[in-house]
Amino acid sequence: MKISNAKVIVCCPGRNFVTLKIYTDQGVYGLGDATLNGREKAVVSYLEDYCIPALVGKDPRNIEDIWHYFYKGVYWKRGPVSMAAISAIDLALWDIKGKMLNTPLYNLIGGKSRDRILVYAHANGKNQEETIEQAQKEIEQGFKAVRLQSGIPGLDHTYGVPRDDKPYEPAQKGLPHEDYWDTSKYLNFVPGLFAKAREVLGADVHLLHDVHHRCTPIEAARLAKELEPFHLFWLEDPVSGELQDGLEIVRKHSTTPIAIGEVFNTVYDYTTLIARQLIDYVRMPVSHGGGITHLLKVAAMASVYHINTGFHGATDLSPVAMAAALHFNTAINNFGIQEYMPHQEIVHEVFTKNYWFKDGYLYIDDSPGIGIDIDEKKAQRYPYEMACLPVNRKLDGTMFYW
Ligand code: KDG
Ligand code: MG
Repeated sequence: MKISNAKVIVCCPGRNFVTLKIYTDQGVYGLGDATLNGREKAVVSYLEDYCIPALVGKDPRNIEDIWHYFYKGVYWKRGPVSMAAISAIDLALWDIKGKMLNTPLYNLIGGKSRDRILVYAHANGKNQEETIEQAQKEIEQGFKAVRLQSGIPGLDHTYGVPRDDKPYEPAQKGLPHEDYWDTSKYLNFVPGLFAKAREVLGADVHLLHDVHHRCTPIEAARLAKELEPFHLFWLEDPVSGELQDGLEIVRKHSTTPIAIGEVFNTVYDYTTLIARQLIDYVRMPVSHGGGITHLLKVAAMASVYHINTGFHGATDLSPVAMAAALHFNTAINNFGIQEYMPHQEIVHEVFTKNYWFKDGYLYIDDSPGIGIDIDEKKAQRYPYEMACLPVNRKLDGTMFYW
């Protein structure tokens, strides 16, 4: 069996997606998600100019060897662009294997550890009241876990909160939009939000929050400590991911669980954090962290330290990545939770959907492989539109983390 060809499909049904399609000489093809929000074309070039020519002629069944060909075999390893490309190749190859064996992906990586996947919803509002009201609506829809992000008094706009009445989507057309930020306003506000949320929403619902890399270690420690009475499921990215020792300071001061890694791309981003038990959840998704092949290794290492998964699942991960994550989550023992931001309907004009939400959980069907297809004709109707994530400045103009 051989890979006969591969191509990259770029489309923008509401937002940009990059999809890799690998064809075989047996008529079976596989899909992988190669979307890197705001840097889509870099991955397209990496795939088209360097990976696809080398893929043609290889036996698609040899997933481990092909993975190492593009990782170990390449001198310039790691990094989000090359790892997004490797992830897409890996997902497409697992998709092919599942289709060839006529079985869903989860059966190839251990079978079912569970029938349903716990997910968390996003509740966001311009202020505390609106955010909590939104959370109540999510809970009424059946969600058992909700992430709260709110506008901050004194700041025009904050991460996680829509600018208008449309659903939240951080990438905006054209060059990066500039946001403004003030950590002390943020730190003064967030504990009160969660105090009120617990009072209104009760003790049972899981509450989560994303700091989005914006605190120094001691600021993050203060926040994690002040949030302790409200028993968060997790506090995400309290410090910038590159500052790993900083998490030790957060840890020393608080028992609030920590989730990190949506911007990571290999196990080497995690070895210190896992082995020193500085985190509780790994967030690196299958579409950025080397696909199924590499995430199996990360999850195995995490499991040794009783650390669970909680994969990134924002709208910039295509339905292919979401379905692949659901197979992964179905199979492994140390699954924790899955982020779930439903795509707009227009996305499913292009991508089929083999998962559905019911009463707080996502379910995936048993179609072979990953189980998602792409309608290329419809994809053509939505050509790529340049869009970028925002940049962030402090109120005095200093560049900051977004
Ligand atoms: O592309 C960036 C987004 O996916 C990211 O900002 C979303 O932080 C995020 C989250 O936790 O979903
Ligand atoms: Mg995040």
